[in-house]
Amino acid sequence: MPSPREASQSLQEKLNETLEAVNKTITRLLPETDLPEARLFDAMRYGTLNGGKRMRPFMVMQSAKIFNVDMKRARRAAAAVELVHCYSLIHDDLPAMDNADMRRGKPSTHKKFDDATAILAGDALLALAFEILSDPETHEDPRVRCELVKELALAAGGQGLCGGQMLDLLGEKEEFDLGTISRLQRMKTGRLMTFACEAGAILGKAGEPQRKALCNFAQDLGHAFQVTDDILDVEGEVIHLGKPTKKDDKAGKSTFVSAMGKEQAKARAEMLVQQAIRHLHIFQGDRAETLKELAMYVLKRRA
Ligand code: GRG
Repeated sequence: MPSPREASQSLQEKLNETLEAVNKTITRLLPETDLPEARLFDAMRYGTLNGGKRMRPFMVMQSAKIFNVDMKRARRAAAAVELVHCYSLIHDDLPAMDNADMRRGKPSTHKKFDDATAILAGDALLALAFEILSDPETHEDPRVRCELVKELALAAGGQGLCGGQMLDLLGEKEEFDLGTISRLQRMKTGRLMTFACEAGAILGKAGEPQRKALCNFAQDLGHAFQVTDDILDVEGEVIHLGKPTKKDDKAGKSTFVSAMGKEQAKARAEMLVQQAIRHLHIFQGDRAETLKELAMYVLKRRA
């Protein structure tokens, strides 16, 4: 059950609290060093502590709370997910991929450092995420740690982020139908969010129905998040997004907006958010209330 303090906090206050806690954990995991290779660690810190909403860590923390998981453990899993997310953004911005000069309102990591350092920083962040999950500090039960590692590997690899990114790059050269766009986005955006919610259930040794409900919630929410991302690319403001807009159109990418139009895309996002919330009805009382609030926030977000 949420504590009385949590119950009186707004979603924004809760998001800020997670943001600060995760930043502290990441800072501790990436201490400054005067080793000759310090530049690599500087780039890793830059690419992770340069802003961001910390939505995926919030999903880990909130799903873990449902099962009364120790918050120190949840913070470690939350940091691991964010490191993988940040690695993907650093690599996505490289000239060979999206070629983006700005990320989170600041020069992207390869612009601040250089391409080779950005590639290494991304690789090292991905490795660090698995190091964190496999450490007994994350959970004393090795089966729990193995499951976290396996599920994150699935989310990050060919069936998840990397596979989705491959489709995304191919989508610059060929027009995709709605089914392929949905699959691409499920892999590129949805899969890591699904892991974020599933991680809380794994840490809490939740039963299969609860775990499945959280996965289904995250899948629909991830889908809605991507639809709103496509809408923001068309009508968002650079000042809020921290990156240029109308990039998808310029790159000739097939998006939900290009495939179905802005109004239908908005209706689809709303439908997906309602569907996501329905999956949480399995949790009694207000146990999943904050996750429901998060789902509504995705519809209203400006960044
Ligand atoms: C390079 C393996 C590899 C994958 C890259 C995540 C990704 C795949 C590319 C990012 C490009 C992009 C705009 C994806 C759409 C949705 C998305 C993941 C947006 C960024 O996530 P936010 O809004 O970012 O949560 P912050 O900065 O708040 O963390």
